[in-house]
Amino acid sequence: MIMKFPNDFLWGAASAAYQVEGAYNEDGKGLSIWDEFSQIKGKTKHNTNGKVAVDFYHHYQEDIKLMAEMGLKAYRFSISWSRILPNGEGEINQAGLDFYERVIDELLKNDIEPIVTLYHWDLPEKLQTKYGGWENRKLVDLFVEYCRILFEKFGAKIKYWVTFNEQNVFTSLGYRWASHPPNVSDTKRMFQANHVVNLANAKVIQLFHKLVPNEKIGPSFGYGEVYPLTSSPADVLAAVNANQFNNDWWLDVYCRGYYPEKILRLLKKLHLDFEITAEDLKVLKAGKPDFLGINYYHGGTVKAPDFEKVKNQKDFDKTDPYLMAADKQAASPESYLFESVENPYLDKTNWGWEIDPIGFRIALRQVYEKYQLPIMITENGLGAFDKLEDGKINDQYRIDYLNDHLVQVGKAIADGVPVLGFCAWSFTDLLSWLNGYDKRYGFVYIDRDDYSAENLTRIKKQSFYWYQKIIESNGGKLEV
Ligand code: GCO
Repeated sequence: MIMKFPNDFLWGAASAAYQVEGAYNEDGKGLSIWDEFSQIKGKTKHNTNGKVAVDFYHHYQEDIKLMAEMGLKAYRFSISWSRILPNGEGEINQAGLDFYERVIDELLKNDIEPIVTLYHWDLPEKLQTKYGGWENRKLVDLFVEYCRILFEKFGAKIKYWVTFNEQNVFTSLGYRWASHPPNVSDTKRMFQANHVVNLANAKVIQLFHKLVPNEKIGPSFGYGEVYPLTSSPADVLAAVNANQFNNDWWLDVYCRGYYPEKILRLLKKLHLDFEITAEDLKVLKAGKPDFLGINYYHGGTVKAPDFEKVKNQKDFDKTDPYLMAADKQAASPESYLFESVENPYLDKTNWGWEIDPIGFRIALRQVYEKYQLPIMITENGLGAFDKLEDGKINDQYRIDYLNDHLVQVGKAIADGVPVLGFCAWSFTDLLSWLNGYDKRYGFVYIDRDDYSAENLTRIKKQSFYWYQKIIESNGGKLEV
């Protein structure tokens, strides 16, 4: 069978500023929260940081040349806020704007559609120290002002804009699990920061529609479909709950302008609620995206929570057995909704992530049926330990992984889901936020390790040539 992809399908690849650029303090760039966080011993593997990364800042012409050789139709990258505004606000750093203009022009010259992410986690450090970062509503207007500069400067050149990358990931890892900056573990603060980001997302979309009415904007969400472990109705209900907690909690806000009521009620019972004003609700309703960016890696599997384990049952709400006692200590809304388990049917990557291509088709169907927006696949790919042997990288495992996922994208398109493009994560190898250079995703190998960035030679992997053929045949070379 030959997969049928739309003629204008955007065969792309993606990256993020902190993970590729390096030049962390060059040409007037201010520090970001990641530049600071990566200095804390033990926070990243071998204490790796983005000071040099893969030095895209100085190698962008070479890298874009490789993209052109591959035939790439789109390249998704992020702009580093602190390169544009070193303090996050105030004076503009012209050299920063110039850099991105050179990158954008180089891509356009090679017929590669630039897809720009406005925020891929590298908040200017000054906004963290001065205002307390995303917990402060002041950040909404500051983000809007930063984006205004970019819309005015690049609005005529860029067709697709991404607001926030994986808001679900950076708010939980940053504010709940202290494994990203700002290094906080407080569930209540996570919900507060998340609400502020929602407001920023909606406000910036509103501004975009005013300033750049003919182009498209949307968030990139890290989506994973959650399955029930069995067909027992209690397990199925747990999966419904988990999908609402893990996915709709964000997607409903982006696309419909309100939070799922059930989760709001649960947060209130657990004293994890946050202030939502009438004005907030107006803002959220007025900032609807034009498309949804979906980053897909894997989903999850759940069963009904074991209520015996949940303490303080005296306030048990009989009208809804899944809303349990207000346990001030627990602060774990999940434990009232579902219990995560392993999926017995799925294999895992070297890095312990489930491999689930069919889940991709399910995800695309579910998201489209619910929200009726075109979907841009803003990330999908395999993190692996690649080996350079005799000057070559034989990454057949990556080819297999991408092939299987793309087949499911093709099937979802045949099912009727409008998919605009597919950005493989990633084009070159890049710095894994927490795992250094052991975890590689690229079509192009970068010769460096966690300790030394001397070499930085670019070497095409076997997957490079494979993706080149897929693009050339518009998906017709996929093995079904
Ligand atoms: C890593 C991660 C990232 C993410 C990406 C999310 O290893 O650091 O997998 O590369 O996929 O930044 O948008």
